Amino acid sequence: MPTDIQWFPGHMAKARRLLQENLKLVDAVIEVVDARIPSSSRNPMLEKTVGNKPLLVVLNKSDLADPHLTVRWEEYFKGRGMDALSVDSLRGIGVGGITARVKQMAGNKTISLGSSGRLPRPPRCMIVGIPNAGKSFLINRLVGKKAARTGNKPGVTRGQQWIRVGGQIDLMDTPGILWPKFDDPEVGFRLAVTGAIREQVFDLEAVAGRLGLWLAEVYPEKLKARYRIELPHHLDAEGTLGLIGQSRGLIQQGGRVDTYKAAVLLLKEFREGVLGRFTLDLPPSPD
Ligand SMILES: Nc1nc2c(ncn2[C@@H]2O[C@H](COP(=O)(O)OP(=O)(O)O)[C@@H](O)[C@H]2O)c(=O)[nH]1
Ligand SMILES: [Mg+2]
Repeated sequence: MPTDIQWFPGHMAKARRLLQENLKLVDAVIEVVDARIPSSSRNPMLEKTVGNKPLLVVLNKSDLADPHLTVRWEEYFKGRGMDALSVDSLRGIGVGGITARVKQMAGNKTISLGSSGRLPRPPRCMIVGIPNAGKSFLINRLVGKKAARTGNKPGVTRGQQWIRVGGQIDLMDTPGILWPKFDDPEVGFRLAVTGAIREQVFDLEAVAGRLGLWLAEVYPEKLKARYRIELPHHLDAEGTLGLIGQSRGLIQQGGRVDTYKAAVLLLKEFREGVLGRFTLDLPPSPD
């Protein structure tokens, strides 16, 4: 379910402060993004705040994204000095690769035993991301049932717990929640369509209509096949919802097509992946 978090400047300042505090405790950061919108689902200041610490971008929900574009996004992030990996946290696919990546990025870590030398220790990392990116599902997949809570460590924020994952890395047990981008309406549309923004704060019919038009333009065959419709040359948002509603028999009293019901249906089916696998953000072309 989309979260109820409302971001106000005070909350954002606090989230940023917590991130800065937690960054001091970790050797690497795992940023969870939605593979359908790898750019729109990033927090605008994360990369800068993380600075020189190794950053692994996990493209989650890859089961719903266009696989070719997911590969291109992985390459894009790698080309910018990050590591990247695509996963499906719902089914646990790809999640097993994360510990090795973190170990590789963080390098060998040791604890000083004073005059008795040094002891190896697992690298420490934390998961961050915007609401609904899939942080909790990913943590559950990583940790599974064999979670070993290693307890508080010196220098750790009060109440902070670490979970040893696969005997390899120590993961902060609570993810860092950060705000999404606000200012760009196109980003807002993509966040709404993928379920990152709760439905009370956007016009469902407008968002679904825009989605229908986007599908009609970019993936007309998928739209036609799913709803058994023909697409006319000149189509607007309401017209698209009208065609879907008519085809599915979503008719109001009086015989008019119920475009609201059509909007709910289209959004639901898009999010469940039954229309196909789609990526709304295109990776910037390398130049
Ligand atoms: N299809 C799909 N859905 C996912 C995946 N990971 C998470 N979800 C769904 O996304 C929603 C948000 O996940 P959650 O872990 O609660 O997000 P959080 O707010 O970042 O902790 C849930 O409804 C999950 O079912 C994934 O890899 N694939
Ligand atoms: Mg969560």
